[in-house]
Amino acid sequence: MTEEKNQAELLEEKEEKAKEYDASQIQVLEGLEAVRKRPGMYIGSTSSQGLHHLVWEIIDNGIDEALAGFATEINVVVEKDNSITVKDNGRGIPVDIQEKTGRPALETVFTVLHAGGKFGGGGYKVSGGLHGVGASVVNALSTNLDVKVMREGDENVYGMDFVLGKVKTPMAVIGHCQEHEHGTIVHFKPDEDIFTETTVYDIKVLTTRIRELAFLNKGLKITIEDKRPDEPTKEEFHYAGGIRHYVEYLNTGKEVLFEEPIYVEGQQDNITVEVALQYTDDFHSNLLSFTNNIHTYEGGTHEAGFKTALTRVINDYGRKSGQIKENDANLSGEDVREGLTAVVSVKHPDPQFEGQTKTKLGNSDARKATDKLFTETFNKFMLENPTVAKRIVEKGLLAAKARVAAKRAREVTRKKNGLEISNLPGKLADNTSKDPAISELFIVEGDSAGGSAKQGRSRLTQAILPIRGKILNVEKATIDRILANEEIRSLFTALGTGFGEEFDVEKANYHKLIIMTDADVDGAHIRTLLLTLIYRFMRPMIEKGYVYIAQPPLYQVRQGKMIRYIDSDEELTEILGQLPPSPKPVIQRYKGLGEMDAEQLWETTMDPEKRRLLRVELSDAEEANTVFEMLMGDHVGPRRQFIEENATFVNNLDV
Ligand code: TSJ
Repeated sequence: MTEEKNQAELLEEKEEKAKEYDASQIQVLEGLEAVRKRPGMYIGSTSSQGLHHLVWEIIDNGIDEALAGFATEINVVVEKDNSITVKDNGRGIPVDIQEKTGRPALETVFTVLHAGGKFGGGGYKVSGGLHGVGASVVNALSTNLDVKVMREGDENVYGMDFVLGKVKTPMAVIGHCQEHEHGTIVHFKPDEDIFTETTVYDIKVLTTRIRELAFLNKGLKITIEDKRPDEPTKEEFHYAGGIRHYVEYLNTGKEVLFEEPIYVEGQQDNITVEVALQYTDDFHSNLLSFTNNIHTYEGGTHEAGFKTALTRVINDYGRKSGQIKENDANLSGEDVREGLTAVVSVKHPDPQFEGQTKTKLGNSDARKATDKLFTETFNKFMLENPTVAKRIVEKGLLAAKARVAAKRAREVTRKKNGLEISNLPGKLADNTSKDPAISELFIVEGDSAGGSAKQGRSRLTQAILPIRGKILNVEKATIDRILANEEIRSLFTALGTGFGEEFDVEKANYHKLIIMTDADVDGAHIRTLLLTLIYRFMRPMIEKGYVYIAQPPLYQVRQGKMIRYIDSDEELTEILGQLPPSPKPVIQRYKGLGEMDAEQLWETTMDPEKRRLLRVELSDAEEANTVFEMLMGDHVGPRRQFIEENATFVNNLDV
């Protein structure tokens, strides 16, 4: 009797399982379809950025394995066909059959949305908190994906592959390895039908982020190899000191107040906090914060906790040392951050991201943890290193003095010939519309190009502000000098936003600020100076997406009545190859904007119907800022080479 019932029960269970399996398969297919239908919902966009996002999704899994203490190395390869291979030396994705689905865990990871890290229990997933949608999304957006797994104590190599996210070959033993070998290898090729803009990986974008990931995860070795060039390249990033090295890297070429960055590491309430900092002789601060390896551009609680603690500890020390006198006011946060380069990195089990771009940490426990842990160590550091401590306070005192002086200077300047809209700079050719939404301000290098631009423009929507030569390097100037600079004053006056604490992006007279410089080294240099100015003093303009770079062509090719404008040497070769041999094409190389007449400038660079503008993103401007010292240093040779290699630090195409 009991026997029979058991039989019946077993049968029922089996049927139940089959139903569950069918249901889960339907879910899988629906899930994949949803991803392919609205890829943007899962990876942000299908632009170049989305394309690179696929790599981050896959790498994140390897980083999780490293953070869990099982992987020490991740290797990334860009293959000749722009497919990607990522490998780690972790435990290998589990291959056992799961109770619930009756399928190998490995299959589930690549076919079920959000399946990553949900099995096995233990350790939390800390990387990719923002976008961690996982391997199945990458799979769904790849024409083909294959994975190989080696598990410790198992001499089998397991493999399976997928086409457009669906299983092509179920998991099978595909080879053998040594018993002690372990790890995961994923290879995928992004689908051209999804990434219609481009499927070409940018090695610079990959390298920059991989370097950053290596800084943020100390001890983890990450390599990046590009097999596409005739001579493949390979770089290795491995920083035992983690963000200490990051700070040193950010300060490359700068004069520092003390050699070794100050470093804090600790844990509280399951939150790991790391801070590294160093002071330079700069007037600005460079503070980067991260949560679970994600750059929190908008800051948040961890950053706030750090800032509060920094200000408090320095003031406390300054009072005790007698440097800040009894009747003096405390140093402000800005004062103590002058010249500061710092990286704050927290790892949080349940990060809440807020803000316009979801890059602002909201968890209040992160504020507490960062404040407390940083205060303890930094206090101790100040007491044990009185020479350095005094220097830090001294720097803050100088900043406070300059702040008071600048305020006075600003008040005087405003009264004299003020930063007021009523008093527009003489060189500005304003547009006639007063609607900021359709108004564009072109900042044009050189008076001659400025003249052509004024003639060629659409008067209703386009304003022209010519600037001459190199503008002031705001990294190396005090606020009062910056405010006294005519080019900079003109720009702020035209823009109408006010300056400094009064800056209000809502008052901007133009919703497009377009930098138009020559397509050469000097042009790139001027663009960098402008970007740095904007990054430092008009940052909300970038955050709003108001800042653009114009792209003048390099060549004009004429053949009979046909005229074409061309942007690169490669394109030129290609076009020349396609043209019929006669009549002989006439090629003009533009050395600068000044060589184009008004009509040509309009047609190639300003006409909203034809031009291609690049929108500047915060990360681009930030990069311009961090590499600044290299550009401004005394060694002209490397600088020139650097600018040439990095003449475009913008990768987001926009019209
Ligand atoms: F290498 C890689 F980055 F391409 C990559 C690595 C890609 C993907 C999709 C996954 C991985 C990966 C996953 N590396 N290591 C793991 N580990 C696990 O999935 C794993 C292994 C064992 C256990 C366990 O509890 O025993 C749990 C997990 C999550």
